[in-house]
Amino acid sequence: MRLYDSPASGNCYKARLLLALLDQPYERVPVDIFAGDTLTPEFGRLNPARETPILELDGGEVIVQSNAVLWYLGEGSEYLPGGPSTGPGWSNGCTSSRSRSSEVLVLPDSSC
Ligand SMILES: N[C@@H](CCC(=O)N[C@@H](CS)C(=O)NCC(=O)O)C(=O)O
Repeated sequence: MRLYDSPASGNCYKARLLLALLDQPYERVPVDIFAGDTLTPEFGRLNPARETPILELDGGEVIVQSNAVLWYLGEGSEYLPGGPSTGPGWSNGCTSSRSRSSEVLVLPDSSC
């Protein structure tokens, strides 16, 4: 697993933090967004939006958008509790913890 990561980015920090909390090994690829690293053709192929973070899975699949990365990493862990939603009302008895996790994911970002 590989994280394309800008050190100054709060969105990347979220991914780094959850990877650390999960003790998940990964390769970190530093991206200097101020030096134009996101403007290369190679980077554009990974993420046409030219943003970090990007999580590249071992099979080559790419996940963009920090909250999608968090959702992917948190699945099955205590950070995304409760198992799959069962539809309207999330009536599997896990409404509270799972919906609280969703709230955190969609809170507005106050920084880049
Ligand atoms: N909604 C996106 C926002 C990502 C974003 O804005 N990334 C910034 C760093 S915080 C970036 O990589 N910018 C690249 C650039 O401006 O060239 C997410 O949550 O991942």
